[in-house]
Amino acid sequence: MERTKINNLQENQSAKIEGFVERVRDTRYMVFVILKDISGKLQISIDKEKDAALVDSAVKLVPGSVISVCGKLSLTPAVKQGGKEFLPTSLDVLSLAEPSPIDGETNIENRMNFRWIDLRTDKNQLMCKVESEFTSAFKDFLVKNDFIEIHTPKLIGAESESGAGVFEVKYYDTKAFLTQSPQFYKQMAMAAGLERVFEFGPVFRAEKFSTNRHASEYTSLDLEMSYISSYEDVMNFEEDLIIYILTQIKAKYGEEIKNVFGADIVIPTKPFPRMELADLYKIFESKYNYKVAEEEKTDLTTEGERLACRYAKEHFGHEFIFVVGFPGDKRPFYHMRDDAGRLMGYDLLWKGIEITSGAQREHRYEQLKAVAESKGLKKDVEFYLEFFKYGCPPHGGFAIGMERFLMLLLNIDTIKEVQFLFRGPNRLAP
Ligand code: AMO
Repeated sequence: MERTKINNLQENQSAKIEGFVERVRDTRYMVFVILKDISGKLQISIDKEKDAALVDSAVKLVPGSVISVCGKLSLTPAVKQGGKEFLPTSLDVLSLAEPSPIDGETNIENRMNFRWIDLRTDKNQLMCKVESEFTSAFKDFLVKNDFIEIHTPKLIGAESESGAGVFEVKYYDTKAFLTQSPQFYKQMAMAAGLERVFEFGPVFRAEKFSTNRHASEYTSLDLEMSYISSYEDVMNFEEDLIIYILTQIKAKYGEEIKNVFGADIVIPTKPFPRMELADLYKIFESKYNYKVAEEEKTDLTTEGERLACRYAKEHFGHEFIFVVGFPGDKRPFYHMRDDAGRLMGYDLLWKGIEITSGAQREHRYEQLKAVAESKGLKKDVEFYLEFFKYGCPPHGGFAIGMERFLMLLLNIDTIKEVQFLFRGPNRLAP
């Protein structure tokens, strides 16, 4: 008999279900087994008299065991588990589990040691489904908008994201780096005339962080588009993309997300608020009494990110805020600057945390070379500069940190909980 998923069972039809045992309750006349598969849960009701042959295996089941059960679904309003129960005719143990080393009370570090067990919870499985919906909505929107998916190398010969730490690996008899971003290669695709490209893939950051929002390896959702006239075009496009993604996720999982995570998905309105960095710091001081030294005002501090979002909420009734007007000297050399040296780019913040950096890029060879040189970058970026020597359209793009987005979407307070397997300075296993 073929396996049927729990949610697809029809009343009174013979079927085979397979999944994990979540709980076993041995009572005077009955043994109840709660079975869980990826689609749902169901109570298997074993009558000690009628189903005597199944009782022995059933009472020995340890939660986490995997079983295969044949029988029929019966609608029984008195059953707490959704008014349904499965009346078995056979029960086979496919994998008998040892008692689980973790439970709902276990701290995050220990749960991560047994992540495959931790991922069995309803919460975590919903999270994985939402992540999958997120990446497919991302891809769907981009393909509909004529973007081409690319796959750039993760082993590279030079650092791609100055300022972010890089992992060095042995590469035959020389050394290589793990990519910090597909930045250079998504721009190379512009020089190749592909016009609009995207990629989602792993990126690596060798930073000694201890925050709730950093990982040493994370998934970057990158895109790059040609023939823009300003970074405003990039921001407008990102607004549409985010609205599309959130609408898709809300339609499919909105209710479940609200019930399980207590998170209400608000579909943002356009345009998202846009604020100058310098104006924000003035507001922080006057409105929230938050002061920082002048030299810190070249970027948003962690508290600044939080306050910017608070201000967006209070003043514009919006969860998102674009911050513009960063001084060019503190940002990567590949972004375009205006004549006053201001960056033609932005950060996008959501619920107190940066989720995106984006910009128009410098596509003019001489200008790009000059900025690279002024930052002391020579040999390492020579190959990249070549991309702009033989013709390249004006272009821009951005990258969203997938795990950060997911963490904020589900109101989860650390990236460790949302990453399939977290990687950090003290974590390289399992
Ligand atoms: P940036 O370095 O700002 O920009 O990264 C883009 C987005 O990636 C996420 N992010 C991280 N997520 C988890 N762990 C980390 N250590 C981490 N670092 C960054 C954030 C951030 O906004 N090449 C540019 C993008 C571009 O201009 O297209 C870049 O990588 O959400």
